[in-house]
Order: sequence, then structure tokens, then C-alpha cells
Amino acid sequence: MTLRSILIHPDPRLKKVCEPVSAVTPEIGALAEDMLQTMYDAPGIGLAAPQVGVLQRLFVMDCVKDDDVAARPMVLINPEITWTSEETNTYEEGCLSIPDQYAEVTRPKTVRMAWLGLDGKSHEDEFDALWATCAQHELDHLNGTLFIDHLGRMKRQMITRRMEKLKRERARA
Ligand code: K2U
Ligand code: ZN
Repeated sequence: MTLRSILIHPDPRLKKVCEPVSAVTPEIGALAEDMLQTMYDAPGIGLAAPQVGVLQRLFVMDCVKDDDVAARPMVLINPEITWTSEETNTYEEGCLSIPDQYAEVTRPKTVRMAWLGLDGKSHEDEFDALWATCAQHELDHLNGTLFIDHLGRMKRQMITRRMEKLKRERARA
């Protein structure tokens, strides 16, 4: 297991539409394990492959936040939304690629998703509340969309300028 570096916006790799995973190989399994450990270390409740520089369609998530509840790490390969609720939910989102910036994003409250598991089998399940928000946030990443792309232009530009400043400061350090 290796902790991976997380790309920081703006980065062209975060704006690319990722390629489907062609086969669930041991390398994909190792990448998923690295992504889960990188996510827990951040800490975060989701992480998409392009955030660690791998432009393939997979993400990990574990939205269990209560330490007294067993963790529920999930690996979703080639995920697709198969249904969304009419009802929406507004959540103050953040992103590990846009550190310390938060803004409200409205998304469907419940989604059904289909994906390929590390077991090579097809799965389909329904996600609600924070799980639904996280899954949609991660799927956005696979399509080169960041949560700031759901904001107005001024707010998006302000956050992008802050990240450009952060990256300049990190480069000098
Ligand atoms: O993709 C990522 O950058 C990880 C995201 C996932 C996420 C964003 C917004 C809402 C839900 C999930 C986060 O940075 S993980 C950090 C976090 C932790 C608890 C609640 C919200 C965000
Ligand atoms: Zn994110």
C-alpha cells in the first residue's frame, strides 16, 4: 500500500473525462487499496482516481463517520447512475483537490448506481443523503467536473485564484 499524492486544482488532469477500466486486474486492486488508504489518511469520505493522477473510471468512498460504526469501504469501477430522485438535497461540499474551500451544492437526494466491483461482478444499489452526495461528487470527478463547476462564475473564479496562490506558496516552500 502506498499513500498517493492528491492533485490540487487547477490541474488539467482533473478536467479530463476518464477512460473506462477495461479489466479488474491486480493493479486495479492495488490502486483501489492505495486510494482507500489515501482517503482515510486525508481524511475524506470519497476519492476518485483522477485525483491521484489516474484517468480511469473508478472511485472509492466510505461515508461512515461514526467511529463506533464499522467502516464501509466501497470500490466502484465504471460507475453509472441508473436513477435519480426528483427530491433534491443541498450539502456544503468540500473537495480534497480544493482544500479548505466549501460551498453549497444541490443534487438529487437519492440515486441508484450500477458498477463493477473488485470481485469482477456487477452491482447495483441505492444511495441516500451523504452517500448520495458523495457518490455524485465522485462520479463528477470521473467526468472532469469539480463541485465548483456547480457554482456561479464569480465564486468559482475566486476559489480558483485561492488555489493558484496556494500552489505558488507550496512551490516556494
Ligand atoms: O472527492 C473528494 O474530494 C472527497 C470529498 C468527498 C465529498 C465531498 C462533498 C460532500 C461529500 C463527500 C471530500 O473532500 S471528503 C471530506 C468531507 C468529509 C465529510 C463531509 C464532507 C466532505
Ligand atoms: Zn472532490
